[in-house]
Amino acid sequence: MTISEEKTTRDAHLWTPQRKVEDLEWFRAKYAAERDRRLPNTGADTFKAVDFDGALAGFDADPWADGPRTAPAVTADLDMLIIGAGFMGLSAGIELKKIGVTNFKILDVAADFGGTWYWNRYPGVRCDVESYIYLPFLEETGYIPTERYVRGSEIFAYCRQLGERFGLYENALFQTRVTDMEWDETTARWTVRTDGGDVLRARFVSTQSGQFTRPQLPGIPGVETFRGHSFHTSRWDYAYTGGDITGNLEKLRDKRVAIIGTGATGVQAIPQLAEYAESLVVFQRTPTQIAPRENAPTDVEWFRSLPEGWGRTRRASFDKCAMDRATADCEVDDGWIKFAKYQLNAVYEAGGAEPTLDQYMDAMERSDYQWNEMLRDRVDAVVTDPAKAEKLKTYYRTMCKRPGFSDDFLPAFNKESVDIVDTTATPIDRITGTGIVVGDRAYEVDLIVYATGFQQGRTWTDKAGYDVAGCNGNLLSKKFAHGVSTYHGFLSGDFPNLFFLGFTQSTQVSNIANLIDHQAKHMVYMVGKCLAEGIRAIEPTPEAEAAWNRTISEHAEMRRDWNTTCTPGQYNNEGRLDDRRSTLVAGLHGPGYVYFDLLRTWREDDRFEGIAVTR
Ligand code: N01
Repeated sequence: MTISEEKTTRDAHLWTPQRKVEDLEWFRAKYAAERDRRLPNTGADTFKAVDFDGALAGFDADPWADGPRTAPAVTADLDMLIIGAGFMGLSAGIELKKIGVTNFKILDVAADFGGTWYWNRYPGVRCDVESYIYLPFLEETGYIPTERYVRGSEIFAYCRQLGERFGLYENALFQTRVTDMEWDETTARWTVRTDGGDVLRARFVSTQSGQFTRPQLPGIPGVETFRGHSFHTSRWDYAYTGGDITGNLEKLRDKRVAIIGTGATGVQAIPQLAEYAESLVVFQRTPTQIAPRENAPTDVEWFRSLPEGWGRTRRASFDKCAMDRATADCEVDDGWIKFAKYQLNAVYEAGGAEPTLDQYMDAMERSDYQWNEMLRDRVDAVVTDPAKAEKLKTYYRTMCKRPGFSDDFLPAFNKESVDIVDTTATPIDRITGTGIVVGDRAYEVDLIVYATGFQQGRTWTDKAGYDVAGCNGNLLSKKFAHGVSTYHGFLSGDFPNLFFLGFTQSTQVSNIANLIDHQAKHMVYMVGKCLAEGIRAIEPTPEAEAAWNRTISEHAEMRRDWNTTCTPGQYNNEGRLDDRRSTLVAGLHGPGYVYFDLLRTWREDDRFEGIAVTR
C-alpha cells in the first residue's frame, strides 16, 4: 500500500481535533508542567520493597492453588532447569522438545502454567495486544482465539493446553520457589535448591527478568493498618467480591470500594468495580491515555485462510509498524498501528518521502500532540462531568507510558457513584484503619484494591528472591547491584550456562510475546549446540560483555532527552535515568527487529562469537 492510500485509510478511522496544533511551545510548557507536578512523588522509593511477611503476607498468598505443594522433594540431574512457567517457560520447553531434549524441569511458584496469566485473573482482564500475534504457537496448535483481544481466562486455558499438548506437565515442578543456586566448577553444573527441599543439578539454567512477577504495593504509610479488606489485583479475592473474570461482582453491592492505580490493569478492572460497588473512588496519579478498544469476535473463515507462516510474518509486521514508522505495509490495524500510521502520514505531509531530520522531528512531535488532542476531545465527548473529564486527560507524549485501549473505562466515570481523586500534586497521605487520607479529606471504605503494578527499580536478585553464586566467588547480587550486565541480554561472565531472559539488556517491544519467541529459540540454539558438541560451559568474554554494555549505555543516551521530558513511569524508571537497576530502561533503542536480526545473524554465523567455550 502506498503512503497516500494509507492516508485515506487513516482518515476513515479518525476524527479531527478541535484545537489545531500550531503553537508547539504551549504544548511543551503544558506537558512539562504536568511532568513537574508529578516529579516530587517520583522514584522507586515511593513503592514498598515488600517482604511479604507479617501483616503483608496475605498480599502475596496464592488465591488460585488448591492448598500447599504435595509433591515430594525432588533430587535430579538435568540437562536444563527453566525457572518460570509463563510464556517463556512454555516456549523454552516446547523448543527443547523440538530438538529432542527432554531431561529438563520447568519450575514455578505458581500451581500451573501461565505466568502473568496464572496470577492476573481480575475482572475484565484481557490481553492488550491482538491475540493473533500475542498467543504463541497458534499455527502449531491450530487454536483459534475467540476474539481479537481475548480474556485472560482464555489465555490461561491456552497455556494449560500448550502444557498438555507438548507433554510439559511431566516436566513441571509447581508451587516451588528457588532459595539459592551455585555453580560447581568441577562438574560444570548448577545446584539449585528450593523451598520444597528439591536439589536440582542442571547443566543449563534459564531465568527471567521477573518484570511483572512480584506485586508492588505503594509506599504509603499504613497499608498494613487497614481494618477493612484489601488485596492486589494479581491476587483478586472473588470470595469477597463475588463474581469472576467476566464480572458479576454481586457481593460489592453494599460495599464502598477504593482502587489505587490507573495503569493497564486499573483501566480494565475499574469498569467492573464501577458497575457493582455501592460506591467507587479511583485514586489516580498519572492518567492513562485511552484510545478505542475495537474488540470483535474472530472471523473464523479469515483466520483459516491465513497462509502458512502467517504467525511470524504478522508479528514481525506489527513490530515493524509499531516501532519503526518507516513502513506503510501493516497487517495489524489496531490502536498501536493507527497511532504509528498517523505519525507516518504527518511526516510524509511535512517532507514527502525523504524528510529532513528537522521535518521528521517536528512532524513527530506535532502529530503526537494532535493525536492526544483527539483523545482529550474523546474524554470530553464521553465523560459528562467536566471536572472528572479534566482529570482523565493525559498530557505526556504517547509512548512515555503504555497506551490504554478501552471502550468501557471512560463511561464508568459517568456513574454518580464513581469518583476520581487526582493524587498527582497531593499524594495519598496515609492509609488508616478505615480508609484513605489525601490532604485534609478522609475516604472511608470497606475495600481497597491495589492496582499498583509490579516491582520495578529493584535489583535483579531482590526481585528474583534468591542469590546466585557463580565462579570466582562472584555473587549475582554483587555483580548486578547497579544493573544487569550481559552479552546480548543472555549470558553474564562468571555465571556460565545461566541464561537471562526478558528485558535484560535486550530490546523493548510492545508485543512481549514476540521477544519471548525469539529469545526462546536463540537460547535453545545455544543449549542444543552445547549438548551436541559436548561443550561443558559457555560464558561471554569480558570484551564481548563490555562491548554490549557500551552499546546498551549508548542506546540509553539516545533516549535521554525523550525520557527527561516524559512524565515519570516504568519506561523511564520513574524519572531516574541513571539508575539502571530497572531492566525496562536497559535495552536496544528502536524497533525489535534490529535485535532479532542481530541474534539471527549471530546464530547463522554458528561460531559462538564473543563466548568463551570450555569443552
Ligand atoms: O501496573 P502499572 P499495571 N499513589 O505499574 C499507580 C502490563 N499489562 O498492573 O502511573 C497513587 O502500569 C501508578 O501511577 P503512576 C502493563 O502494560 C499488560 O497496570 O506511576 N498511584 C499506576 O497508575 C504494565 O506494563 C496487559 O503515576 C500509584 C499504577 O499504580 C504491567 O502489565 C494487561 C501509587 C500501576 O500501573 C503492569 O500494569 C494489563 C501511589 N503511591 C497490564 N503507586 C496486556 O494485556 C503506584 N500507583 C498485555
